[in-house]
Amino acid sequence: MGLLDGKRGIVFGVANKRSIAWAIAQALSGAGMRLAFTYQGERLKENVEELAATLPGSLVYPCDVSSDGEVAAVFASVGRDLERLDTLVHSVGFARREDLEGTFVTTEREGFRVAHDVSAYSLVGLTRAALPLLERSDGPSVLAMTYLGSERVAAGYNVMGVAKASLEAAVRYLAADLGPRGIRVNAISAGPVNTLAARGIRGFTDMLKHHADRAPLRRNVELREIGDTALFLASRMASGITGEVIYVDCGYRIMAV
Ligand code: NAD
Ligand code: 0WE
Repeated sequence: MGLLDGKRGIVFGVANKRSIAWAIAQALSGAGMRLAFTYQGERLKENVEELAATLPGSLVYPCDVSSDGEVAAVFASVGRDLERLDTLVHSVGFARREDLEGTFVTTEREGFRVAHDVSAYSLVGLTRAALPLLERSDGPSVLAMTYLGSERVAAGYNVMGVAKASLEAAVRYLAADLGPRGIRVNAISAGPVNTLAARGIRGFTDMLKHHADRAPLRRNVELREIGDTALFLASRMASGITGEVIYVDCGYRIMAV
């Protein structure tokens, strides 16, 4: 008997087997949840289909979260195929490469817009489109991924930090709006993980070492630990938690000197 037996969820943000979204999917599926996945663009289709095929009963749809049409289409399909949603996982983020190096002050209007559209607004758009399906659940929840760069300056994180601040505020406003309908909305703030999105970043290996050296647990976070926290937040165990940001960072954030 799994904690999530009979539950149904949708996961946005799987690119490959190292994706945080995939770690979350494995944890949710392992607890009995049936999952739908979306992929961004044909390039990732095969990858996501291969991974999804390893989990029983899973479904796969295309969805670029910056397209209102694709967002509407995916929830029309999910409504047809799953009829209900208990959990929505948002594990999506993007900024132009040139905005993730150098200084923040050089961020142009279009780079700022793209980062906020894909990384923050998409949570609002996806959650709204999912509402009719979430309202059919007896314990619905929404989960987003964030990073400490939203509240402290992480060199180079730049416009993504500003977009994550917006995402975290959106978590609180959505939680307030949807709480009366029983829908919980939370975020996990993960320490740095060596994913596809991270590997392209200059100096990331040094950052991982810095983090492991300073964190109370003296190591970096494991994908399994992020998945397990997502499982907790999606389950009845977390039925009293909404609007929160939970840190899964080996304690890094509590340290001063
Ligand atoms: P990842 O590259 O595996 O995942 C990012 C995903 O975003 C990809 O699947 C990509 O396809 C998707 N995406 C980007 N633009 C999209 C669009 N327009 N439409 C649909 N999907 C789009 O990297 P990850 O590290 O697993 O990132 C997942 C989440 O975790 C992100 O929100 C990221 O900010 C957050 N996060 C990452 C770390 C880290 O160190 N890796 C730490 C904390 C938080
Ligand atoms: O949210 C992220 C990174 C998300 C990301 C990654 C890329 C790389 C490729 C968003 N957009 C892009 N665009 C690309 O073209 N993280 C939390 C990981 C991360 O990125 C950093 C970090 C950390 C941690 C960048 C600078 C400093 C720290």
